[in-house]
Amino acid sequence: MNTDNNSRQQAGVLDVAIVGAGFGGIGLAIQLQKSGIDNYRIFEQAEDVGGVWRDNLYPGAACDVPSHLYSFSFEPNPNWGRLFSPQQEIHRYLRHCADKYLLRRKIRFSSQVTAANYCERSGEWHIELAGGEVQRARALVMAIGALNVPQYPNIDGMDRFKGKVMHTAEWQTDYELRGKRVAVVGTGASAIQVIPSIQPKVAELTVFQRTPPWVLPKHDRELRATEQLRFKRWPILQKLIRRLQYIKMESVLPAFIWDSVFTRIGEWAGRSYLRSVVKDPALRSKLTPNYSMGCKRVLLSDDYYPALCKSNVEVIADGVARMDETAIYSRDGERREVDAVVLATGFKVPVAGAPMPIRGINGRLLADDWSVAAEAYKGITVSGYPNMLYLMGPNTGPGNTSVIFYIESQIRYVLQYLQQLRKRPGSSLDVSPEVHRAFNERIQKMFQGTTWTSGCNSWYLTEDGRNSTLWPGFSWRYRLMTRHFSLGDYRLIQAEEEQAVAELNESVSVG
Ligand code: N01
Repeated sequence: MNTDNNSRQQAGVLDVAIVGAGFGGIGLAIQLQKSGIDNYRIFEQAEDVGGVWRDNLYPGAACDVPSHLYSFSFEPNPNWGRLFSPQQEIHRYLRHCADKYLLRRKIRFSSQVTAANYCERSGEWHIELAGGEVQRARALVMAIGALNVPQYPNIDGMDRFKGKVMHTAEWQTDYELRGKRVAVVGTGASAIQVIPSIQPKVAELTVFQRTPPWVLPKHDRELRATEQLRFKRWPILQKLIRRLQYIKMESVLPAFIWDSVFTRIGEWAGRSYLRSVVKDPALRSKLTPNYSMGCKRVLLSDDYYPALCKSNVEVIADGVARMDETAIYSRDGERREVDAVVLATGFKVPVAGAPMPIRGINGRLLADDWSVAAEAYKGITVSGYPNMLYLMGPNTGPGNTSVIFYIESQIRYVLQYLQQLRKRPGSSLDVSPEVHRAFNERIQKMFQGTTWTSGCNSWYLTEDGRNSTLWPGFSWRYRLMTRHFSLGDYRLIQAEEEQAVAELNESVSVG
């Protein structure tokens, strides 16, 4: 570490401030430590690590990516209990990572970041915490995840409802659903997990579907003790399985992304699966999607369709009309008395930006820059916001594979960025506006002709139909693209204080 970095550290300025202790923040912290960058902190608003895997406590919450692939490549877990891990196991895994790499001493829990402002004078980020404290840092890494702001639907009369209303992302574990009459609004990835989990215990379950999802079997199962033992003995075996899972998931992309013969084959598989489980033609017709497979997230489940066939379940296929004090209405005017309403209505994504104001050069506000759609360079840096880096930023969501693969690609890039920064004390790196613009134009062109823009309504798209959420291609392309950090893509900005010192030194030496 050079003298400038030392003096900053003594002045309480962090090299890196990370916001969020989920997969992104934990993964980056481990790699920072491995590369000798110790002057960092993670600011976490909750009291524990885990991000979405700490927060999404709804019954049945689980991952739809196989466990071996949905974990860090550098921290394999031979003890995964299922092929697809439930929420508790993934949360446990992240806590294990935090403990093993002694990260907790670096995490400030219960520390909500309320704002972040780039100071042109010092070239630092001033990070405001709830309670008024301001932390200074040279680089700011937003590892807040993409799915952190629950989307509450605007249902007429919901505020008057006297029963329980719960969003899947804000589940109240102390509320007992047993024996209750429950309505679930939504049939996305969260809904198809919560519905089969609560169906056996509730008295009546009414599912308000707006758009039927494409569902394929998950083929989930327990991993046997003998398999776990084999993974422990021969870690190479687990690596091999991870590789095979990656190849398998990557190979389905052509079916999901480009409307092609592969899409038709996928749709045929989806319809066959539906036919094999749902024998009632009326229910089957309600559950049959009328849009291209892949346009919305393709869901994997072994128990969703079977649950919908049970006698205590009714599927309403045209969404919710309104609510009153004790009931929920379908669009045909039928009234159903319910005790609880579960909102499985997803998250605010494409224009969410960050849940706090972030101000860059000249006080520009990220929420304004992203008011139509979020944009970043390689999903990581944003022009006008020097030394701010995003993990899981715009256009880096996977449509078909593990988000951890993308996070690890971004971490490599961020490490190279930070190394360049350390070589240039007193300077900031700001991705040039032309590079930023050209990249995003190229990305949007790549979306043309994909199933995501084929006409369905999904959270991937902004109101004007722009996709600012997903990566439009194979994940290995993203890995290749983020492999090397090119300084030429960035403007070097010298902090005003440094400039003044340099000018003073110059005038002294001339004098
Ligand atoms: O949310 P969603 P989610 N009235 O947006 C419906 C990740 N995830 O929480 O399709 C009535 O997918 C909406 O209807 P429609 C994963 O990335 C991962 O389920 O818009 N209905 C839809 O059916 C996923 O993509 C895992 O017509 C309304 C549903 O609510 C993302 O989280 C597990 C409505 C919302 O579905 C979000 O999934 C779970 C309204 N006003 C989640 N508003 C893994 O396994 C919305 N809907 C890794």
